[in-house]
Amino acid sequence: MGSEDNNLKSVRNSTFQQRKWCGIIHEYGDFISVEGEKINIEPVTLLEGNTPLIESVCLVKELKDMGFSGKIYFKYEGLNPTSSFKDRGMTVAITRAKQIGARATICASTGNTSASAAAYSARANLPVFVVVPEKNVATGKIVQAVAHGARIIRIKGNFDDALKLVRKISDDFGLFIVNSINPWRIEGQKTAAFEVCDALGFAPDYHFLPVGNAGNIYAYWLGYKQYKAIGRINETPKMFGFQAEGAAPIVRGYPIENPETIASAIRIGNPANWEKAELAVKESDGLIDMVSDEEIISVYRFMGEKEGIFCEPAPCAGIAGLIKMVKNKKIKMKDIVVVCTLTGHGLKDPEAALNFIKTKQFFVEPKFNEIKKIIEEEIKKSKEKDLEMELQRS
Ligand code: AN7
Repeated sequence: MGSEDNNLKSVRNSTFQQRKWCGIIHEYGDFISVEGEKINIEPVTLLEGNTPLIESVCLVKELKDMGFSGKIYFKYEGLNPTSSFKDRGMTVAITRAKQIGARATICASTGNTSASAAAYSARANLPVFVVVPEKNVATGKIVQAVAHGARIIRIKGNFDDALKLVRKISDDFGLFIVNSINPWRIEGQKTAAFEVCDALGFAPDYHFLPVGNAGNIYAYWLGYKQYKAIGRINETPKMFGFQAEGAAPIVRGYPIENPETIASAIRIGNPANWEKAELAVKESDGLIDMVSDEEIISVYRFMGEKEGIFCEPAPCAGIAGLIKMVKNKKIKMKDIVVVCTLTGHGLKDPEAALNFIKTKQFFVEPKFNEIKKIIEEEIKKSKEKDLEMELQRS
């Protein structure tokens, strides 16, 4: 064997000592089943899951001033293969589609489900139809469906209209539906709760999430309950879900015909998993409430500028909910551990960033002095701002 081969071998041995991550079915397949049935074929996987649980440094400081103490973690689901939490459910749903010999897949979507369905269907060599609103779908999500070769059907209507149609079409044509009304999707998504517990060594006290079609909050709850049942955790968290004020059917108690919010992922007026989400908050002694678009935007900017984490607007509803609950002081906020799920990556929705984050671009001649002037002014401004903050705190 030549010395090059030996070098390669030693690199492999030293660098790849860690356990290999093979995706959520490989990792948690024993816990995944629907009506006694299991996944029994080679998974269709892009090695989804194993996402980081990042501790907050800035939000926790801000909330301390309002009476919070403890730790806040972000479960950054934007780091999945298609940059949203949907991949956990999709690996299971598409593997199941293969297992039963489905001829094609279909979904309705506000964007992320379609991106994920497109990627996993491509990998499984299954045709995929995605039915999405003509308007209000973030560009990055459509771009993903394009990249993965999905048949994209745009309707003059919203997500609720799309899902209604897809339910009927999938029945009539025998297509495999991969929305979260498919229990295999939920089975996959609950693995995020397992990962949170595995990372912390216990369950958090509270878990905050955005709520749209309401599958994810229910999926996490199933995951926590299952981990408690097998003795991996002693307590389950309270589940707190947040809708946007203009798209808050569960909070208001009736379907919203024309839901509106800048968080286009959760622009949903009649969630399919409505009762299941209500069950999750009832059983966990949690709550579903709402926040305004202004609150969502404020968190959206804060996350990027202060925590260094870029997520799309929807998950900011969950964090805005945490802030709202710390402010209203109705439940214990001392010595607690909180997890907020960041359901999708910021790059999904470039329009939101350009519209809602103040741009700091300077267009100048390529001259030393022009750039020097900007740097000096900006440093002066940021020093003044720091001083102002210090004065405010003291
Ligand atoms: C980033 O893609 O419904 O309450 O069709 O993309 O489980 O519906 C997306 C939902 C939160 C809400 N955050 O989760 C779809 C879709 C992001 C999302 C939600 C979605 P659910």
